[in-house]
Amino acid sequence: MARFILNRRRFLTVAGIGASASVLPGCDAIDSLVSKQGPVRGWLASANGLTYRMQRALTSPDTLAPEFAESDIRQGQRPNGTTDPTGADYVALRDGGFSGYRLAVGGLVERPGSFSLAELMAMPARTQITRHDCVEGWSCIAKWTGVQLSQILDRVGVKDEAKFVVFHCFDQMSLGLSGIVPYYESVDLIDARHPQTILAYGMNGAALPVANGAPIRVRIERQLGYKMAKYLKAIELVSSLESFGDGKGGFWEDLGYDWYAGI
Ligand SMILES: Nc1nc2c(c(=O)[nH]1)N[C@H]1C(S)=C(S)[C@@H](COP(=O)(O)O)O[C@H]1N2
Ligand SMILES: [Mo]
Repeated sequence: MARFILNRRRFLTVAGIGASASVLPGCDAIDSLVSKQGPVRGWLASANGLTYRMQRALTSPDTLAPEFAESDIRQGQRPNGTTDPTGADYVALRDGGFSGYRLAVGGLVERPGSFSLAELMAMPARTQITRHDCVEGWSCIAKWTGVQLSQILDRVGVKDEAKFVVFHCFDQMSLGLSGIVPYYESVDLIDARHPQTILAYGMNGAALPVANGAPIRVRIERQLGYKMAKYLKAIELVSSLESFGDGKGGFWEDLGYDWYAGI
């Protein structure tokens, strides 16, 4: 883990001096996971593939992440990454109190559709006090309220060919000279259907703040913070992650982070 954190620091140092992503392949600390091999076989043979297979073999699909008491909440959830998306589509929704928001759910589903915030809030809610661990080395305990993603998946009907859930976000990330790309993330259907995987609209007893992903962000409690996409725009069921971004399953994964960030 220490090496992993060091890798990211090294990347940030590179990015911080204004270099473009074109220098990244020269950074051997991260390119072992970025190399172009057969996507699935290469990945499963990797150290990250091993972590994934071990965790899947050793823990039940429904093993819960630890939950805490109200008294364990000692500070607000520290906002990280994007904290105020500037895209015109997002700004218009935010300025309207998210009354015009709809979460689109599509891809390999029987009944593609979309859900307003009111519709999501009318579904049975789950509240959980959990610890958020960021790969940068900090943690926060917070209370999250939302609807289980499994309920949404059951509403739309997941097709047999679907293997992953992709989360598309409103915010755009800058990659220096290589341009601007939207934040995205993905998980397998085991984590998508995990009881603590919720589409959260509430945090610490209030509406989810913009800084933490309003109106909806996903909580995936058995993985690291970067998996928990904020500012959700759409959810897509897919059989392969190859066609999104650089094909590694997420914005940070495309830059070398592990796709399976189990903790
Ligand atoms: N859309 C989007 N989701 C995101 C990020 C981001 O920049 N954009 N950052 C990730 C990272 S690295 C972390 S640690 C958490 C931070 O969540 P918080 O702001 O509620 O603490 O969101 C994750 N999800
Ligand atoms: Mo993070």
